Amino acid sequence: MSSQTDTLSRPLEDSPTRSPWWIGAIAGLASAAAGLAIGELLASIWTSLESPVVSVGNRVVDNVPRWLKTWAIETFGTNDKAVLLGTVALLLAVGAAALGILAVRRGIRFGLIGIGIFTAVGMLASLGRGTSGLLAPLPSLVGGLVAGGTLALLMHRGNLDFAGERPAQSQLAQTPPAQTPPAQSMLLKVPNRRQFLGTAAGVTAGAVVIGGAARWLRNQGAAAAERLKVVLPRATQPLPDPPAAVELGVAGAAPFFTPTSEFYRIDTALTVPRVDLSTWTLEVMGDVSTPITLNYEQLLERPMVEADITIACVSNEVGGDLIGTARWLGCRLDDLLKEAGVSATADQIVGRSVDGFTAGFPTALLDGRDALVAIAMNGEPLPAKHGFPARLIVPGVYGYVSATKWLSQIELTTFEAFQGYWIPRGWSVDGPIKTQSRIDTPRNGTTVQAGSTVPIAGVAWAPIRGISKVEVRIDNGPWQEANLGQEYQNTTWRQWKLDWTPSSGEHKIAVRATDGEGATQTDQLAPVAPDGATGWHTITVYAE
Ligand SMILES: Nc1nc2c(c(=O)[nH]1)N[C@H]1C(S)=C(S)[C@@H](COP(=O)(O)O)O[C@H]1N2
Ligand SMILES: [Mo]
Repeated sequence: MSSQTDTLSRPLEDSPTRSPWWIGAIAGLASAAAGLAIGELLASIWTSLESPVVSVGNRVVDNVPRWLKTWAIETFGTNDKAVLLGTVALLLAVGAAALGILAVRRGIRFGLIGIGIFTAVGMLASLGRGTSGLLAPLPSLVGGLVAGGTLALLMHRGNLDFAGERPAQSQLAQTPPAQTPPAQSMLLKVPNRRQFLGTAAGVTAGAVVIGGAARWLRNQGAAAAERLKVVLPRATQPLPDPPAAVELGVAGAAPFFTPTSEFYRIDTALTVPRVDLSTWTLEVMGDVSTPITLNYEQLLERPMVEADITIACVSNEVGGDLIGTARWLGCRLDDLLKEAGVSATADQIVGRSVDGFTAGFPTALLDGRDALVAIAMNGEPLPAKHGFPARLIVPGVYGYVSATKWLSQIELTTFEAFQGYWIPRGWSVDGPIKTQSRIDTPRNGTTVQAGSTVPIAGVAWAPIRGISKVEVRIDNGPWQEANLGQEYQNTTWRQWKLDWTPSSGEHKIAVRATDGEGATQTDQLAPVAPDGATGWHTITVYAE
């Protein structure tokens, strides 16, 4: 009798029937894992759908202020995507654990309402981005339902459903069965921790397997296999190899063609879009007289041209490596647009990707230069991260206004009517690539041998204008003209080299290029935003 009084007089918090916080946290985490795994599964079956975490992450990417984005890129480099996804997942886990605790302590309806809110956020985040349309919220919706169902199941299995709702009765449950009237004991439930933990472990293991397999499938799966099966068409007039002398062969300097595996990658896509070739089309629409829709096969049947083009990112710092040269294969954009019949009012060509990214450039850029709907780089179908199955490549302008990867639409419009993705985010409407040069070797801060011949070498670029001269200045000496790789095409960079015999001590080396129109690269420092960095790449080396 005294023990029963004891139990009844205990504050609610100490009641043994009140589940400890970690039971709630486990319930929440296991439910979230189940929901997310189903979201991943759906996103792997329909490759145009995004998983809930990725949908939310993408929204963040689209809406972060420029300073925060710059900070993230400076701090995490190309790992910024992994860091963002990890942060979203962590916040989700904390939220899920909190909801589980609420559900177990205060009643399942609190947990379900919370899951409903998370689900709504995921669904909203997925809307209006990319080509998946009304199906986009599906992974979040189904994931939310599964998470809610899992929470109910776990609480049921653990006999936790009543917790918090009938505290008086749950405390009665602690009285030994003998003292409880039989009719009442049928109603009472005693928390069953073992059954709860067993179910939670099973659900979590299932979620990890299903979610992991789905992720893997999405990354390695069908689309990648389709890419391997592609037989590339030949160019109508195959482009001969560039003259051997474009290559100066200095160890440590960038090769003329950037190996595809080392080609820089920049985009807003948190996960590389996987395009299903059987449903993919490229549409040419907007201000045209004859809209065109091509499937992949039809695109490959068009006359193909090859072009060697250097592309660069506006975010490339002076001396940076967000630039590369490839041999691209594709159909000419001007031909395609001639067929579509561009109306006289259109002044902008907008590329739109399957994930909703857009980039626009002036129709006036199609002045005969080799602007391509590219399907291959360096002799291979475009790798997934470089835009498979098709992308735009326009010589002379930065990627953010032109080089749309995972291309699904080419829209003819006006600059007044439409702004590409980066423009409202503070970047310039026009993005001509600025004249730049870079020292690749020796590397900044390294030590070279005094008295020996040290090649100073690198690349210089001013696509479309071409490079006519590169000069190097050592310490405060005169500008010395460097040797240039053989003149080839104005769409590519040029290698340069200057032999140097250093005296011992510290040296500063600067480089500057002059473009094909005679304009010398400015020494004025400008940051990358809004339209590209300027200044001379300058390094310090030591000789001993
Ligand atoms: N769909 C899509 N295409 C995109 C981007 C993007 O974010 N999404 N980024 C552009 C930018 S800013 C650059 S510099 C180039 C980089 O192309 P790469 O990753 O193949 O080097 O792609 C462009 N095309
Ligand atoms: Mo870029």
